[in-house]
Amino acid sequence: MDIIKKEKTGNLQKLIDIISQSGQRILIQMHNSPDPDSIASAYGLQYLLQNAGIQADICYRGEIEKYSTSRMVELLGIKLKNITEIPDMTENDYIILVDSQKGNANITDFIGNEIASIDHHPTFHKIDYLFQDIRPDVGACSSIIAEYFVENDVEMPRDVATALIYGLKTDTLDLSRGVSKLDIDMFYMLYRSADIELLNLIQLNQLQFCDLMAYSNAIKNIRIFNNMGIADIGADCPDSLLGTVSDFVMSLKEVELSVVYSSRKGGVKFSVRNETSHLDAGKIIMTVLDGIGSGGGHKSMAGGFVPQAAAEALGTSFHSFIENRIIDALREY
Ligand SMILES: [Mn+2]
Repeated sequence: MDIIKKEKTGNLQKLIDIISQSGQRILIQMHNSPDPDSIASAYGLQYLLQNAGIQADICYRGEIEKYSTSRMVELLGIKLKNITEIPDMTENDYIILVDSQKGNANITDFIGNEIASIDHHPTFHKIDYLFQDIRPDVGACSSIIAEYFVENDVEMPRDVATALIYGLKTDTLDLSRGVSKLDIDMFYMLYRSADIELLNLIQLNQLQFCDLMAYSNAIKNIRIFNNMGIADIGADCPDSLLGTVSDFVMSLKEVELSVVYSSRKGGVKFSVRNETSHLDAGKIIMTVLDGIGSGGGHKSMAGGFVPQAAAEALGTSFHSFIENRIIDALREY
């Protein structure tokens, strides 16, 4: 671990100084419908702050959609507050964003003051935070938080290590997607402190019966062109499942770029996965949805959204429109 150990005045101390001098209430906000990586990051950060004498609540908006994610929260005893449980939030409260950045489509702008962001996504809206640690080349936000423990010589409790390793595993698809050296180093460190039996218990049930409809739609509707697979997986598929079904399409031998989408109230949501070295999922979906919606993300995983009005304007030609746009975009590469 000596290689990755840095001096004690790492990034974390800067954040601690800023918030302890402020005297404000501290909230750690995850993106809406939080996934394991955002929950683990928030949980780890909460412990680090507590270790420095700072109390912070973890908050979010939306639902915890996947069964395995709610199992993680339950088995590790992580305390999360839905925004409906914080009716007294004020504009003076300090918000630290984890696994997300202000202005992104997947996070609600709460009334509190977003003073910090710790994230691994690309930046779309440049914000002047008091503190920021944004590293798009890192596979999981959990790895950044884990590094804070190492840099600051904070002993990591077993539950925190278990949460962080699960967050790291899910965001990097078991170290097979968008992995950086930091992720590998942190995985190695976390593996020795985590409760592997508990981790296996969390991972045991990845699917619920009601999820099967989305899979069945993907199987029924998938169309494959060269190495690209595209599927409409039906209405109202939860965001978290959308990504999982995109991973499923990607697991086909024939597919190296997967695009799945689901319509819901308000518009159509997209999930994109890429395993080729020459394509970029974020850039592709941004190009494909240009003019009718928005999209972006990492080279290996990205998302997009088309508002209802734009989707309705296309009507029954929506699918062929998207398909053609993707084929055009791929031709450009
Ligand atoms: Mn993440």
